This record gives sequence, structure tokens and C-alpha cells, in this order.
Amino acid sequence: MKKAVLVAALLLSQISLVHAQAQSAALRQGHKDALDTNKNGVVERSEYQVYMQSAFTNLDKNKDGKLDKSEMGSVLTEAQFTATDVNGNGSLSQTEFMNRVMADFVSADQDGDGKLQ
Ligand SMILES: [Ca+2]
Ligand SMILES: [Ca+2]
Ligand SMILES: [Ca+2]
Repeated sequence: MKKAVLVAALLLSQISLVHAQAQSAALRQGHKDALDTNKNGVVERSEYQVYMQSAFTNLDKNKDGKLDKSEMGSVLTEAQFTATDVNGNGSLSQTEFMNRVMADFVSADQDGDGKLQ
């Protein structure tokens, strides 16, 4: 749970000024609410995936279809960026980015039901 929440939380605080205001005791609940678009109290894999695809688009400030280190800002550390950049070309393709965040989802989904409670 911790790792996925962390990446999602960092992304949310990076790209969503509205939710950045909620950074306090309500942080986790606020992030979950942002991801839980159908408001059923759990974050389905599909909701997470849609959110992360839009996150990729929002982070890609120069709209070249990939994320370089400056665009990732404080979202990933140097080591995390390097680990995510599987082909080592210095930027994250959408595939590399999605593989990373969906792996986070899988590791967070400990009971394997495709939902984060
Ligand atoms: Ca949901
Ligand atoms: Ca870019
Ligand atoms: Ca790459």
C-alpha cells in the first residue's frame, strides 16, 4: 500500500493545486477521493489507470510525449527515475511511466482483487 500511495500522493500534489491544499491530516483521504471517480469507496485499477494517464499528460509540459527529469520534478528521486527509465534513454515514455505506476498498484493491492480500499 505504502509505495503506491506515495507515488499517487506525489503526483497529486505536483499536478493538482486543488488537492495540494488538502495536504494535512486529510491527505490520504483527499487523494483517494480524487482517484475514486465513481465514488464507491475503493480505487479500481481502471480508475487508477485513467488517472495516471492524465497525470502523464499533465506532467509532459512540453508535450513531446515523454517525461524528462525536469518534468518529473520532485515526483521521483534520481534513483526512482533511473529505475523507471527502463531503456535508459534519459526520459520516460508513457509505457515506462505506466508500467511503473501500475506495478505500484499491483504491489499495493495486497489481496489482488484489483481494488485499493
Ligand atoms: Ca471507485
Ligand atoms: Ca516532455
Ligand atoms: Ca526511457
